[in-house]
Amino acid sequence: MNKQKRVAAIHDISCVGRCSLTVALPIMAAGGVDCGVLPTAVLSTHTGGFEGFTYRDLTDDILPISAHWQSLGLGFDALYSGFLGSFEQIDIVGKLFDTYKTSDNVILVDPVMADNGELYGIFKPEFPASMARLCAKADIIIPNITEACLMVNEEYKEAPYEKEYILNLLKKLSQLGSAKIVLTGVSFDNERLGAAVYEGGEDFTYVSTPKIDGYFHGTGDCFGSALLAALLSGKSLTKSAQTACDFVYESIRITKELGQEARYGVAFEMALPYLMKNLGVI
Ligand code: PXL
Repeated sequence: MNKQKRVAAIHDISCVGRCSLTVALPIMAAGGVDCGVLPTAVLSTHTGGFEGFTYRDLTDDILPISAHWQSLGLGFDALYSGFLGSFEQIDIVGKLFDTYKTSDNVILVDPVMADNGELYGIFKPEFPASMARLCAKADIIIPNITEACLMVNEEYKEAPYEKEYILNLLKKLSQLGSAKIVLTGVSFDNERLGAAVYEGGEDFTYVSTPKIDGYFHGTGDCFGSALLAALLSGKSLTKSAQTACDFVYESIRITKELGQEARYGVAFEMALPYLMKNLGVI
């Protein structure tokens, strides 16, 4: 067995509603990864579907936490950022990347800020431009189509997509500075949904699963966490993206079968054995 990889996951804790750290931790743990956390905010629930949530911004805690880690000489095989708790945190997380980047670790940025053509209401209009600068420091970025369009100033369109539309977005995203891109929410017909994997050049690879109707909360975080666990297990980026798609599909399929409410997130717990088998953990 190989030595475990260590990750710092930089996301909020939404106490109820299965997203961000409450999915990143268990999914990466199931993948055999030692997952440390750096909470960006604490919310009573996530912001997508529950009224009146509480919000504790942890911006002031991030650099002191990191300073302690530095005093211990800690390092990470990957840093994985997602939902950030304030506009100022974008620059602070950029500083963390400068501090912990090495020649052989991975910086994965999910520029969580928008979906379905809309910037989340809690973020200011200048958020996407700043997030684009954070993406420049990443080795891999995993935006959805809405986030991609906001960062490269392209028109948001609904699926199904033309190949040219996706390739244009990928090329523009790569100009932000990140070498590798996994664009999520890509569908070319009404049958399949998946992700476009781009590592430069004139083409991309498409990974997909059958499409399940409906909007399911937290699936982007399930996808990113499974993708990173797969990457750290030694799979290629394309294979990792396929593994992540399959895992999210399985989680949604089970959620539907159980008839559970989508705002509580997906039943990823029931799909963890499937992921673990796929990653060779069991
Ligand atoms: O899954 C993305 C996400 C993470 N954290 C919070 C959110 C959302 C999406 O709405 O509200 C707090």
